[in-house]
Amino acid sequence: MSPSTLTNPLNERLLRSVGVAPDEAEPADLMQAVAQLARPELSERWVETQAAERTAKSRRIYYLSMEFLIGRTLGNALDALGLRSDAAEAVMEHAHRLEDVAEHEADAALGNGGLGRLAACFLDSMATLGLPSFGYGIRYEYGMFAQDIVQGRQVEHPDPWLADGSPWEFPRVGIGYPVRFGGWVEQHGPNGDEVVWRPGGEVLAKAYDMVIPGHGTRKVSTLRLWRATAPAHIDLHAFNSGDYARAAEVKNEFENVSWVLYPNDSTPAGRELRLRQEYFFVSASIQDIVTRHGAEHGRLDNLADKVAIHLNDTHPAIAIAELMRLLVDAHRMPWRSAWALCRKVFSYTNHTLMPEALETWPVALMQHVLPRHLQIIFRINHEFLLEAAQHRPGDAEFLRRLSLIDESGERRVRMAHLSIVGSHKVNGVSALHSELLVKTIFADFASLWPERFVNVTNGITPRRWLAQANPGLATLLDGALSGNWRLDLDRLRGLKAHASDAAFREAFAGVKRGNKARLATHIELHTGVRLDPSSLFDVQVKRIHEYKRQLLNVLHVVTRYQAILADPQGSWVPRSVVFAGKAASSYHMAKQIIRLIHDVAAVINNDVRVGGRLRVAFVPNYGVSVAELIMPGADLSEQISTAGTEASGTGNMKLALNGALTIGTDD
Ligand code: 26Q
Repeated sequence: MSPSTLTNPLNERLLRSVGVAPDEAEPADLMQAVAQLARPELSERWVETQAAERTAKSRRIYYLSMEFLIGRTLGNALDALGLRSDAAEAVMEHAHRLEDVAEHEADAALGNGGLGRLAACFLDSMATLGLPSFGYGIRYEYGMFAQDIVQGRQVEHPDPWLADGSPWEFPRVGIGYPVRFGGWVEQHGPNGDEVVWRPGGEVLAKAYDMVIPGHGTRKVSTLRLWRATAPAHIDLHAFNSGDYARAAEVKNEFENVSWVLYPNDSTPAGRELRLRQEYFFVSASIQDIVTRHGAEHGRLDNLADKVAIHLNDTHPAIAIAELMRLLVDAHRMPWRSAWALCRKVFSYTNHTLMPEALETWPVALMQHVLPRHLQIIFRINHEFLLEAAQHRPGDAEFLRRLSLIDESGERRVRMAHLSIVGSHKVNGVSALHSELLVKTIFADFASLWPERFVNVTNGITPRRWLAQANPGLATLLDGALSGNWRLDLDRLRGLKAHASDAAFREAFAGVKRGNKARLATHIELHTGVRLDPSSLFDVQVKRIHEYKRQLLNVLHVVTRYQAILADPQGSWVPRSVVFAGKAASSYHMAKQIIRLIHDVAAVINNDVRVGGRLRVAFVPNYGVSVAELIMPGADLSEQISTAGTEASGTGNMKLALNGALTIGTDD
């Protein structure tokens, strides 16, 4: 074998950057070195893309999200940069497979589930489409907890994903913004309309970028994550007084804002730290956006022509009040003009219909943390209710339902209402979900502004979920289809022509069989449960939630078990039922469901009478990387949520794309 074109560069990286002798390199060293081969190219493409967008004065998309569930970067970067085969050859010369090397990268698990992964898939798509775009979020020091199973119970471990550093981060040393909290508001001037916010505290938001490469293009997108640090002038204070321990403590009080991801999907935490997190990253992002706009255009009246800010659920909704504050208080723009701009700039995606999952904040808490923003929200509400009253004069109930403030008990700010009033478009994430939105929770708003509500069905990136996760199927498709399905998934329609082609079907079955064997190996290694790759792999993988009904699936397993015992000679198709998913740490019922799955598995897997016709496995620590292993190995995709409760689902799409048949409710 002739040496790969990357052999020398790889050895040079090992020697000169990673700090190991090339012939002593371990897989983890090779991972570092390969990442460092990709990094300069990412850097160049980033600089090039930024320069082009600046020169063109492009309109940009800013995707604000508390979560980005990125997973690993190495494989995706190598594919996007066209370096995969050379890199694979170069590490092979060190007697290692690229897949094994890649496993030494920690997942960037800066999200809970569907909403966070959607954000990551959108970044890949925006980069690939060459759309000028930024994702903005938080650089959590600790991501989604790691799940361990001990005696059938979930045990959570912290996820220090940055412990060894990340080879993909670009710290932007020059970019930082102060973010202020608390204090009080003063009103000056003859009409009291000169407002001064006297904050009680401040943190510094520092920018860390991840470059998101597009596929089939040199264009990249940027994921800019903010880290909270103490402003330089603060800890000096304590330091001067000689109390070093206290100074360190104070530093922690500032930095805890970006310390950890809330591991709660769908039920809002309602904690002050969560509100601080939301405002922290929103304020830094809005300052960054307005600063960039100012540098490029030198005026603000054209903001809506150049800036589109998208809210991934209501978590960043305070951005609406923050932009108003910046325009009105800092840039002295008249309220009416600022509000007109705001409504054109923002759009909002809703991800849930379940009322208990809608985010609200106590007015008292918001008064304490963000007094000026609360004042702005009250004024938005006042003017909105005047407008709404003209549609249905005298209907006080209507106004009570629409109000940004829920006054039924302790007064609370309804973040979804703020998001709708402050946006020009509101979307649901599937046809059914969008239809239900305007018929149920947002019916009153839809009667006011029917054209504001639209559907944008979710999607997934075929680069990660097919090309990278399932190389066997990818190769098969490359041989069978014309054009590049990686960039145009409609090309898969070409498969119809092969539907009754025996050789193609056999090849497909061979790929599936190989993927199932790979999955079975992983499951045996991590759980001790041995699955037969020739059995039917029946898969339900997603966060554990009552509405998703893993419980229904377990009951079916029990039913099947009893049916097999009752009819041992029946013609049973051997079946392996695979579960995976995390329970929110405070969600007792979800944790009980995990225990039940393990108890049922222990009974069935140890009953010799079943004779391999039914087995149950729970794959621990479900996340992006585990999903990349499970999706290609599934035969049957379980989508059995109570109808009308799963807004869209995206795991369903990953399983379908990898050739699993869906069994589902009418959801
Ligand atoms: C809110 C406040 C405080 C703490 C946590 C949260 C929080 C965090 C995450 C609330 C909700 C989430 C995540 C929701 C989510 O993932 N929803 C899913 O979004 C997917 C993408 O649109 C859909 O496909 C799924 O149907 C939907 O459940």
